Amino acid sequence: MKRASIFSLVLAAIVAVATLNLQAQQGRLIEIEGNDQMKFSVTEITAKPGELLTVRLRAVGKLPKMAMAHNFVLLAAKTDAAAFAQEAALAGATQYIPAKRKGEVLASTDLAGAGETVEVTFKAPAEAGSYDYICSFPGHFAAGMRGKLIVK
Ligand SMILES: [Cu+2]
Repeated sequence: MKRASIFSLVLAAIVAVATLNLQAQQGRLIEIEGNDQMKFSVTEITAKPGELLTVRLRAVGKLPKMAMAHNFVLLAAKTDAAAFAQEAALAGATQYIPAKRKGEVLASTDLAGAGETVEVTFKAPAEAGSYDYICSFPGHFAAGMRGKLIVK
């Protein structure tokens, strides 16, 4: 075998291992789009207790980020999502995550404006149940930008 082809085989093996490593670190990838109509393209995610997940949120649309941005905020069980969203609307300085309610956030992304992608890797809760996730940008929860993570 030529030296060059051995080299490319070794390189391919390294890339394969690196890719596997990345997958192991990210867990299962869930891709969601958020649009100008203030909707998530995925409104139900099912996971095993403790499963490692990466939620990748891509904002699609045309409006400027100041007027239209999205995030993914997974709330702890028994959190009043509507009350959370109401307070979040006033928390522009902290990416619409109210500081005093941080304890109720299981996972969250940064804000994504049109064309941007954000992601977060987290473990699904160990306890079976239904967990709300919302976009906490002002008005979006009320417009229906929400979903459920079902752990079973
Ligand atoms: Cu949104």
